[in-house]
Amino acid sequence: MALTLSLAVALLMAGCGDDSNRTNFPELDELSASQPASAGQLVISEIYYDPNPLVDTEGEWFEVYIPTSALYSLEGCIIRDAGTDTHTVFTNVVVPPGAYITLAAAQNPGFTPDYVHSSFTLGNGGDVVIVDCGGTVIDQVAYTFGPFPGATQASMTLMPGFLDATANDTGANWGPAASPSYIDQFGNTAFGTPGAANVC
Ligand SMILES: [Ca+2]
Ligand SMILES: [Ca+2]
Ligand SMILES: [Ca+2]
Repeated sequence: MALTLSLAVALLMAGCGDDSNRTNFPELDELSASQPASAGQLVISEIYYDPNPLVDTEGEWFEVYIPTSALYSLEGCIIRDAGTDTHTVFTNVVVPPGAYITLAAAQNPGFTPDYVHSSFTLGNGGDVVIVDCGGTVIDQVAYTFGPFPGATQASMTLMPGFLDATANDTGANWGPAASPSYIDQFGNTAFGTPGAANVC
């Protein structure tokens, strides 16, 4: 496993804002790993809550990041929002250290997500993204327009330097993604860095 981890870390050592370091490592999902168990072991790093003109189930996604040297699986973890939306991750989604992993509402929102969820959509004016593993909230971001940036056809992006489960609770540490962009499955330009380091 050490060799595999070293490989994964090496593959992830691309520069800030370099879209070439997009992470999608389905082979890692063959590995055995445990769920994160404590708050902060996973960080919600990017949230694409308003994919207009796409509907939420066509274009929404969010990204998580592992800030330590640990390897985790999200299988069995629950993602939920401020309302009644809840989804239990049902495959062995392995998150290697330093990786940015995308969980999306559609199979092809313009890139290949690491995991496709259902029964989970996010409010555009405010909502909460919660990742709960084994009854422990590993990270959550409660955003409201105002302290947190409005972002349409652009992700809400946690600024580099604030990749921390506490720092991401502060709206001023987020900004609307301005570049780079990708093309969604209907040909619209969308801004964000799904599966890659957030831009400085
Ligand atoms: Ca939405
Ligand atoms: Ca948080
Ligand atoms: Ca990103």
